[in-house]
Amino acid sequence: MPRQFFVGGNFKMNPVTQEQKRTLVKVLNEATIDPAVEVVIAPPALYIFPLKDILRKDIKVAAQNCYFKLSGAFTGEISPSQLVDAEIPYVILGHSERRTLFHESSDLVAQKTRAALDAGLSIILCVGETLEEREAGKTAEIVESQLKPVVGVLKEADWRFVPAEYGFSDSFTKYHVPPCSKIVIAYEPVWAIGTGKVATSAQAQQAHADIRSFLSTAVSAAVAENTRIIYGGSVNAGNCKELGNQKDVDGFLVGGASLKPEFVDIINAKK
Ligand code: G2H
Repeated sequence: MPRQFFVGGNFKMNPVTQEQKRTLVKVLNEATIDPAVEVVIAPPALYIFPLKDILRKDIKVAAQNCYFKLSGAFTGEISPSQLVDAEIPYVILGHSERRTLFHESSDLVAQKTRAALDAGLSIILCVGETLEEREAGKTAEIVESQLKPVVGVLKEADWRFVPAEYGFSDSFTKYHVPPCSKIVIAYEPVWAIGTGKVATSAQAQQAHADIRSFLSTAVSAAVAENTRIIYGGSVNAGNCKELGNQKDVDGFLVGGASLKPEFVDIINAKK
């Protein structure tokens, strides 16, 4: 089964005003976008509802984060079940800004991933190495160390209803869909995020191939083959075509450029 190209727009803590928000939605609503691409935008939580109301229906909306508890005294947090109740299908988890600025560990990201899956959400799961780690030749090791806790908590889950061809038939099991359709992995080298310094297509391809190979060993060959692995970090209209043509690059998570009209060109990178 071919992997559907995926383009996400991570607005982060932008846009700042209602006017900027409306302009952004107008551009998307009036654009001709490739119907073969799954497009998801992640506005700040405050803007999810007003934006969803005016956004064309073939573009999905995501939250930028959620907690792992379903309800309770957790001031400032949003629960995965609240997102489901609000009909928000996706959540971004493990973004490097959350890992670095808000001290989220890979174990916490894994807990959140499990809670989000249990609630019925799809997840854009971000991983990536720092410049120091890349220069020390540790890219694959770091990315694997970020993915391992997620694989660990998912293996504890109940996979009984996942079709046998996904390789979970014996011991795992409760989700009715394979995990590869619910988790999109975003490889985002930290040194490329918001810096204008994009990974070369060869660097991106290698990191994505390494992730696929890790999934094959740690989960199953079918999950590795079917999981979408997207690239994030200074993607723009100028570099998206070459990146998007790499064998293991299944789309993008776009930050700065998702706030500009060029986001449409990135969505249409494969056209
Ligand atoms: C990486 C990316 C979006 P930008 O964080 O997730 O941001 O495209 O601005 O580097």
